Amino acid sequence: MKSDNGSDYLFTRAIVRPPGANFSAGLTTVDLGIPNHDLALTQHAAYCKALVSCGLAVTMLPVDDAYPDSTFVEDTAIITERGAIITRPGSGTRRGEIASISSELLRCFEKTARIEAPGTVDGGDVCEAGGHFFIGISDRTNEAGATQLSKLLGDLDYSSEFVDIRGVDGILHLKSGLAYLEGNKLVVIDALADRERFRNYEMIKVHPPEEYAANCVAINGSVLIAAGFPSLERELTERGYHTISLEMSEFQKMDGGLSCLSLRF
Ligand code: CIR
Repeated sequence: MKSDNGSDYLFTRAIVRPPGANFSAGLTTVDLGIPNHDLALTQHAAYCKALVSCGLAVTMLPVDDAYPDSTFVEDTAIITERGAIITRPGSGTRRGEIASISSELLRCFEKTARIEAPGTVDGGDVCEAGGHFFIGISDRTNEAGATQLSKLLGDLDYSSEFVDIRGVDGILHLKSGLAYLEGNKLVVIDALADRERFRNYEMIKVHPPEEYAANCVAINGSVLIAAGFPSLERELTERGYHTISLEMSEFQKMDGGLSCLSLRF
């Protein structure tokens, strides 16, 4: 079985796109300095190598200089075991990114569904937890988009619910503060940990100042984790996870985390 986001399933493929030379012209809300393009390319290459080491065939899309944020491919689609949905990114500057992703996904899926205006959805707001989807309502994903997505997921026989993250400081997307790991576990930042809807999961809490590390990615029995966050890494290792630690400094400067850099299915 295959599915995005839950390592209860076997992933076989990933789609990525390297950062372009104008990567630093993308959107950011953090003040961590200007990313170094060469270093970003090195970090991206290590990321791709990690995906391959997890058993994935990696499709590398060409750099798209028209869209400085286009390396964050996760935001352009929701891929499930039962079908793919092309999003309508919340930022107007990113909307054109979906054209090339749609073409690529039509090579893999007979057809794809779409989020339509006035709905907006960023894939970073969509967290699958073992066949159930948490959909973040954020500054990027609006209620119209979340409602459309929920209906489309329902058509594929998936359940979903909304998580309003507007007003939660320091996270751009739901998955900036939440990840699903195999066996009903959630990695979650303190600011989201007391939400009622997460009560039935075993929670691995990420405390300040390690919030950035919550955006980890479970793939086929391994967990990709950002380097430099020893508490979470130790906790995952103690729980028996095989972790792969990756330098992410240049992507963090542009509000990007590990999950954003690929579509996995
Ligand atoms: C943006 O603001 O859209 C990009 N600079 C970062 C997107 C990160 N994507 C993600 O968390 N899924």
